[in-house]
Amino acid sequence: MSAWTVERAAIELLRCEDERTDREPITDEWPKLDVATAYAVQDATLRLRLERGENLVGIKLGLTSRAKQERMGISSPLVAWLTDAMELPPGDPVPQDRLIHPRVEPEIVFVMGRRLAGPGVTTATALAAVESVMGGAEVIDSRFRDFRFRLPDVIADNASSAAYVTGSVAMDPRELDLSLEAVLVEVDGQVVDSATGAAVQGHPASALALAANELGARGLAIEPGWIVLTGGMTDAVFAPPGASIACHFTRLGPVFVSGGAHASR
Ligand code: OOG
Ligand code: MG
Repeated sequence: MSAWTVERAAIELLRCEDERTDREPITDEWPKLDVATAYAVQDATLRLRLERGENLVGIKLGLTSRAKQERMGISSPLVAWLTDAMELPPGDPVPQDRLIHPRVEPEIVFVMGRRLAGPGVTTATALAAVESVMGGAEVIDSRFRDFRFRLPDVIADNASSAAYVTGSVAMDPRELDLSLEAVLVEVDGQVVDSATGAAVQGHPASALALAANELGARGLAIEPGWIVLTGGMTDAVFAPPGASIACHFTRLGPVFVSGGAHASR
């Protein structure tokens, strides 16, 4: 097999996504894949998505809460791209027919009002650039078998992104204390987990600042109108066909995600 390159890794990860097949971590075969090269792979996957007609709509953060970091065994947050192909209209089920092993996690979502460019972005300047905040749920679907990966793998894989849904309540972030905004995660009517916004880097706007500084180091900025998913507040829950998942936020309201119907035999 030929040697791994940025381009080859990007094509391989999009192939896994399109063909709905998982694989072993790329670092098993390419142990020298480092974080900077992994972001180059991620950027190459974005270019391929744009070439096939998707539009960039924002960014997501991953591994910003201790619950997520402990589950995945990685203590470093990361940033990835969101395109319009990942938008899940409210009420639509998890698109099982195109996903490998979807999981759902509750997230606080920002819509940007002003441009935010690192370095030097603080929590306060980040919050001041936000236009509105919503509750949300992300559907993640790692292209790596059993969600087993190292940091460079998951960066290259666009942070396991698959789909996201936002709630119907949009608030001015200055009207509520996001560190105290709680979420209850229910699966089939049973509460399985809970957290507050403080789980996300102390405050979701700190995660936003982190993203602005991370992108700034790569010469990029967060643009007005962009959506920013600030990272799972709790561990993710499985979302098989037949599951009903609800994320109830204190003031941002509920976000419902259905696993969809069982496949007929
Ligand atoms: C990596 C993606 C993490 C989050 O919100 O922490 C993420 C994974 O858990 O597969 O989206
Ligand atoms: Mg997430």
